[in-house]
Amino acid sequence: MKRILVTGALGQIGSELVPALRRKYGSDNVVASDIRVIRREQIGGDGPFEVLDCTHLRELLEVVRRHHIDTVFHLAALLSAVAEEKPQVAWGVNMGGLYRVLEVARQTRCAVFFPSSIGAFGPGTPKDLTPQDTVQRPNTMYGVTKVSGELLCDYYHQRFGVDTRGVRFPGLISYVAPPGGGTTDYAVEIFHAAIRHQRYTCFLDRDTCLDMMYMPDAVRATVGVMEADATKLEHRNAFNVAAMNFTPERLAEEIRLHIPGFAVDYQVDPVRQSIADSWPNSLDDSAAREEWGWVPEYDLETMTRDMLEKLRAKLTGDG
Ligand code: VAH
Repeated sequence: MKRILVTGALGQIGSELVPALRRKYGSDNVVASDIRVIRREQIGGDGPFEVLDCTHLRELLEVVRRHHIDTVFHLAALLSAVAEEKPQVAWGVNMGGLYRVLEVARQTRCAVFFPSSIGAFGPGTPKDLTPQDTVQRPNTMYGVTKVSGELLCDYYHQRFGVDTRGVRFPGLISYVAPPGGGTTDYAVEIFHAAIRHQRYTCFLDRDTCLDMMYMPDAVRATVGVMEADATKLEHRNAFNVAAMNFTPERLAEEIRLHIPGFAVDYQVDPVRQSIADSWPNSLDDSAAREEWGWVPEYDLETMTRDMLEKLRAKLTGDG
């Protein structure tokens, strides 16, 4: 049975990945960790939790050894908008944390999951159906850490045999965790605002088309790539995975089918608009489909319906 450590477990992905991993592998086999202290209910049910700063090698090694970890889902990182406010901190956390996770994995023979992002692409990347292998010259610190992370994971696999794997996530939408400083987080905030106020002020332009994915699909992609037959993987550390793409205006239209009269106005944040404009409109995810059977289950219509139902229940205390 796998013995798993999840870093950044209280973040947007971790808040849904930890409960899913515990259902699949058993609670006692999944150690959640975060630099923040938690309230137990934040990560769904019982199971081991460690307060852990991934940039501290000795701490990390001690937790991995004490819990006999064989697989690390390394989620701890600063997201794009926050990383642009604090680029030096972002480099230290995003690259310093990943480097130490890979060093511990090398010493203890752990497998490592690394979440890359469409942020690993830049203004010179083909924007429509962005290929699996293409130009990657991001102009944000977040993107620099994601491209560097992809390359570092490739290196640790080729040079030291570490079983590193990862995907390039689009913007992720979840009703479980609050928005956490990402450029795509308008697509989370808008649901909270629609339910609470029936109106939303969007920080991206109405026509900004971005690739997006509902968190249940992101969790399936995370588990799927780590369970794939290694002999079939050509692209280990940065599979494009896609599900849907839309603009804020199109998302508002879909929400309006459920909340008539829902109003959106636009006050563009130039920093986050500039970041979004440097990212693809859509991804070619054929490599993930061919090499490990990736298929999304949610599209804009089904995601919107499920998000509104689950978030309403959560906000009214029925969920
Ligand atoms: C961000 N949600 O906005 C993240 C993601 C593709 C975007 O990496 O920073």
